[in-house]
Amino acid sequence: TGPKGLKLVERDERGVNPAFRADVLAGLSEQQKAIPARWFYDDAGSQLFEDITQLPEYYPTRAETEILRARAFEFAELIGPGRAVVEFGSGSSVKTPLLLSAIAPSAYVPLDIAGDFLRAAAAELAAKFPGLPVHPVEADFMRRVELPPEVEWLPKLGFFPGSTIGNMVARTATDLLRSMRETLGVGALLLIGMDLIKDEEVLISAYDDAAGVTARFNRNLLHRINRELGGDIPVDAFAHQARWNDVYARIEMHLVALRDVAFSVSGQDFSMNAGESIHTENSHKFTRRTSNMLLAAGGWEPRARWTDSEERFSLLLAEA
Ligand code: AVI
Repeated sequence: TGPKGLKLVERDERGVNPAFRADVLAGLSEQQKAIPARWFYDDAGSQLFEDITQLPEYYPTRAETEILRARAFEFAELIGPGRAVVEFGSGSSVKTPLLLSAIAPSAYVPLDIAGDFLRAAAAELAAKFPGLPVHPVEADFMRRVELPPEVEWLPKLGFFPGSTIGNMVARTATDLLRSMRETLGVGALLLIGMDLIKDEEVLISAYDDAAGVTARFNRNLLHRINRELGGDIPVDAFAHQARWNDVYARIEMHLVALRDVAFSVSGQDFSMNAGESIHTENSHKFTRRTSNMLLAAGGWEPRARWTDSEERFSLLLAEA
């Protein structure tokens, strides 16, 4: 699955995901064509994202893992034992165990919309931490989620690593933070990853790597549209592009038409002139102040903040 529950899995009677079709048709009809980033994560896209996290240019995963390793004692002190850790997304093989080992929780509750992946990740975690109750919940965490009764009376720690919050525009990010607060309740803590603003060249190469993996990840969306929505988009006519948008402090990924193109998707016709693009992702970058501001707007008081040794990435602890 994709990172942090971004995958949607429903299908209609013809095997088409109606939400995918609706998003693609609406997005391709806009003046600036745009498709929400969550549709990147089919099986091929999820694998390509895993490959991205290993790239020399893609620092966020390594930087966040470094913080989780280096600050275990501080997490233990500030968070304390006995909390139910509620992870928004199914949990990564590396980061989640680092957190769980650091703080000695009394339960682990992964939330994800993709049930199969959720159960697999939960089983893997349970095997690594015998004796830790694991209660996976299949749910869309963009809304308030009913937690299992077993953890009702435990204090909660929400965990949302990876700077996935950065893939949302401010309004959606704020809505999500508010939903998390409703899900976790009074007295909850939240440990959340947010990537930092840095030199433009460093950011651009993290999203436009020399080996072309991110380009493949981006173009995979077009292959997916062709396959799942009966499209005939000429994929080779599109180039991957990473742009820095300084107004919103974000990296944007686009697919730029290299020539005039005409294609159809689900029986609907579209055309683009050479140079026009489909906007496929936002990845917002933060400063200490803007991350605090976003947390506060979402109903969370920032309590502590850590960065990696090169100050590329931040992990913040906030209180409901
Ligand atoms: C999942 N998300 C936090 C990644 C990011 O960095 O915004 C997705 C990604 N897109 C291109 N490379 C990685």
